[in-house]
Amino acid sequence: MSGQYEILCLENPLLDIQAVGDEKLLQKYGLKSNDAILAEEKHMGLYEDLFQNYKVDLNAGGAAQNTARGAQYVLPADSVVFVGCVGKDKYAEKLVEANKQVGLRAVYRYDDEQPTGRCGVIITGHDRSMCTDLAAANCYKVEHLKENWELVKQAKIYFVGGYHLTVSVPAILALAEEAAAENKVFMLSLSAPFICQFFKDQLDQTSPYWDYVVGNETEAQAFAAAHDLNTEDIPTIAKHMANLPKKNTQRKRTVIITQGTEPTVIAIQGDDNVKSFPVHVIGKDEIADTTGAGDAFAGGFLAGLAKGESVEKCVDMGSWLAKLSIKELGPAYPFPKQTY
Ligand code: 26A
Repeated sequence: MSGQYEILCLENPLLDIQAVGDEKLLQKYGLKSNDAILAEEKHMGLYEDLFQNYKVDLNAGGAAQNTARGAQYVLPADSVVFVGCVGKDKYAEKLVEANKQVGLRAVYRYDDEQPTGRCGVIITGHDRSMCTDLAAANCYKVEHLKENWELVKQAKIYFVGGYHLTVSVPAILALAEEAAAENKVFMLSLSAPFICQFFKDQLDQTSPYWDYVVGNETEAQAFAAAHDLNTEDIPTIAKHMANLPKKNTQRKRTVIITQGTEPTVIAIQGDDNVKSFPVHVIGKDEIADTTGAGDAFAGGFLAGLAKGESVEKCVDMGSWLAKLSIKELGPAYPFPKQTY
């Protein structure tokens, strides 16, 4: 059984340069132990530092690309296509290889000048600090999406990583408007607190189009703070987001907020009851690395959507895939393949 590329994902294809680090390294570059940021000039030495002085793992990354690989891992062949911009280099070859392993179709734009984007991932204990130099990933434009419009037309579900709000709002809105016009599904991830905080205006341009929006508790709280909601209560924030104005009134909005090992909160537009669903339990000794756990959750959830499952089942598939990913190093999925 093969799919018809019913899911299209857009965001930044990155190579993760991951290492177990220490407080000294975080301090040297002014990084918080648990964070995701865009690299500034002062961070550019980090990547070479990691290669020279730490034991690095190179993994395919980019949050929505991890989600796309996850959804394809679960679904029949030819179900998911991912678009974004890379450089003409070895890093891009590594991404192509990782996508091949799960059968994800990536339609990259290859930039002539910029190298493939990279994300330094510094692990300290259960925390991870991510510092991203977007490079080629920052060169994606709505024109590139238009060049592949037949893929957009073919898909029925669009998933956009919120990190792309720093790159191309027009590309995101092109997908959002297509979804609203054709009554297709538009799903966005909040990605990181800094997106909710510093890219609030860009984020707010997309909110009328959200059929599904996914994030974790810290992102939801950053959203609440940026919007002066005066609450840190997750169900309250989720309910607020669910009931923001909506363009396509044929679909009710669903808000999904994960909270690590705590239950996942679901709010549906117009529904007074906010629900919560438990996660798949994972033993402490089974945890290899939580990098990409949220991306995997979104991947499992998306796969459920594509199969037409209930929200409850989609959440459970997300939690199941997150657990599989946590047992792997980096944002990866186990082989031989496991089935839900
Ligand atoms: C624009 N930024 C900061 C980013 C990212 C990112 N993906 C896209 N854009 N910063 C970190 N990531 C990815 O998040 C994954 C873990 O959730 C990393 O590449 C990592 O694989």
